[in-house]
Amino acid sequence: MDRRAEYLKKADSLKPRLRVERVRPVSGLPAEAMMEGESLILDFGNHQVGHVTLKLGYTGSHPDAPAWLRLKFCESKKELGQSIEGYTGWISRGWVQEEQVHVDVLPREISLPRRYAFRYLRIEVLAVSMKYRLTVEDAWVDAATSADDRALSPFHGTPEEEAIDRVATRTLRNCMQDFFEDGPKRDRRLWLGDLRLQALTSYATYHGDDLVKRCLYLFAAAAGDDGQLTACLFTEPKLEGDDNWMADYALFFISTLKDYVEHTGDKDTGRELLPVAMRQLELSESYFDPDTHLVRDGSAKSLTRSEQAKGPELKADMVDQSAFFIDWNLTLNKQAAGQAVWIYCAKDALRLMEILNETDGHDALSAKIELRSRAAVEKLYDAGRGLFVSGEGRQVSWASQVWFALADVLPAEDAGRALLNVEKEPDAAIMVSPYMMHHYVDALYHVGMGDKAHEVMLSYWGGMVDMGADTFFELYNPNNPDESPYGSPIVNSYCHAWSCTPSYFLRGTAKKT
Ligand code: RAM
Repeated sequence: MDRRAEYLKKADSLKPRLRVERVRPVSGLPAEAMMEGESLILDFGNHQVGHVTLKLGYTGSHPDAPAWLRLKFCESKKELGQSIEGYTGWISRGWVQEEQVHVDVLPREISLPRRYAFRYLRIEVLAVSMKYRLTVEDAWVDAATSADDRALSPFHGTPEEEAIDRVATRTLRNCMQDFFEDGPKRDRRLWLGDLRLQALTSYATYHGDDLVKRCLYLFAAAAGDDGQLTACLFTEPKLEGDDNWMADYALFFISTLKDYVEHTGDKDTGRELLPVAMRQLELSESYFDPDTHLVRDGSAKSLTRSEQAKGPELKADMVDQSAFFIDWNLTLNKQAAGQAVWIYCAKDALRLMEILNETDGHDALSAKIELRSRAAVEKLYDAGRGLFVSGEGRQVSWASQVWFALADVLPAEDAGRALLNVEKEPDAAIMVSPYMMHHYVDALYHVGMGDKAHEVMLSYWGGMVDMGADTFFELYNPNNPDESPYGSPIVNSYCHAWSCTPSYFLRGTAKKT
């Protein structure tokens, strides 16, 4: 029976109320009256998500021509210096938060129709007449979130830890809107991989349990006719799954549901959504080679050299050729990490079934996990080097070691050794997103290397704090802060859901076993 309409009803009933706070700039006002070519920068003191109103006036004669303004909203200070001119990346320029407006009558209050994610606003006068100057008398943002600030308990740690926690919680908070957005600047969508990490962090911070539940139902409601979950979805103008599928993201529905039921004890939701979760495992069978019991290298394809050479013109369909996402490193071979993610999620399915007292299929799944774990150790683990390798080219990557550590296929000691051995491999495919770094830190905790996990977290996320971050970025490579898989950092998001997890680690709910 098709339950999608019922799932949507449930999701709708859990739609949160947005909490709105009026915030005014901490600097930039009052300002001098401006002539053509002049500009001013308003600083709203912290990262904000909301609708902006400007109260404009004039000095001099009655305006005899419109004021023509360019408004630029920036999440980070460095965006103020970046220009859209010459941008050729594959993500739409439409995401750049820049407007031009004509104001025909002054004085006037103008409320902008779009919602912005920003801290800084530059107002540039493109034209006024010679008879008057423009004044900005007031400005505010009606900043919105569905997070309940009162639910956030104070966190006490070292000044460095407190700074990281402050930025991490702000990141999560500002992504908590009608649903868990991936980034309030871009893409403003609900992504399954991001949701899993947001939910974990929310359990340790804002306790937005109903928002997690709503998002689980949204995914279930947006499934394809065959039950396949999309990697992300749109809720406006009406719910629709994106035509974008990722094997790992679909499987993470299982883990997200398991975590939710474990955290809240809400077994009714667990029972209702269990078939949706188990369907993802059935569908994932197509990724496996039935002879080797491994994820087929072809379904975990990394880009060819000529594809890589396309660089900025890289098209989304090339990226989509890989069934697994894993990380934004476009040269990553994803066979090994894909295999490990499958084992990780299948184990979560077993745990979920146990919590719900579901025995049907439990033993068969358990046997399959065993078989595929053994195949991984036999064929993908290079015991001599103490490392997992991936694909035909036997690529060594950080991601493979991390995911096999999380999947628990080797004794913790050996998995930990693989995490150390990869450091000595200069050609190992690197991790490029905070999303992948989260899993690295999680893996270190998991194998009992808590001190190192903590150090990595302080240095990586602390690096963004040192750069002046108010919220954590979608992408951060300490060796190349301007890196972007999209062709230019101008479309990067500087408040991104999957980067919020230090609070999950710091506030002590991480699996530190
Ligand atoms: C980016 C999005 C999203 C992420 C995907 C895979 O496009 O920002 O957060 O989950 O990548």
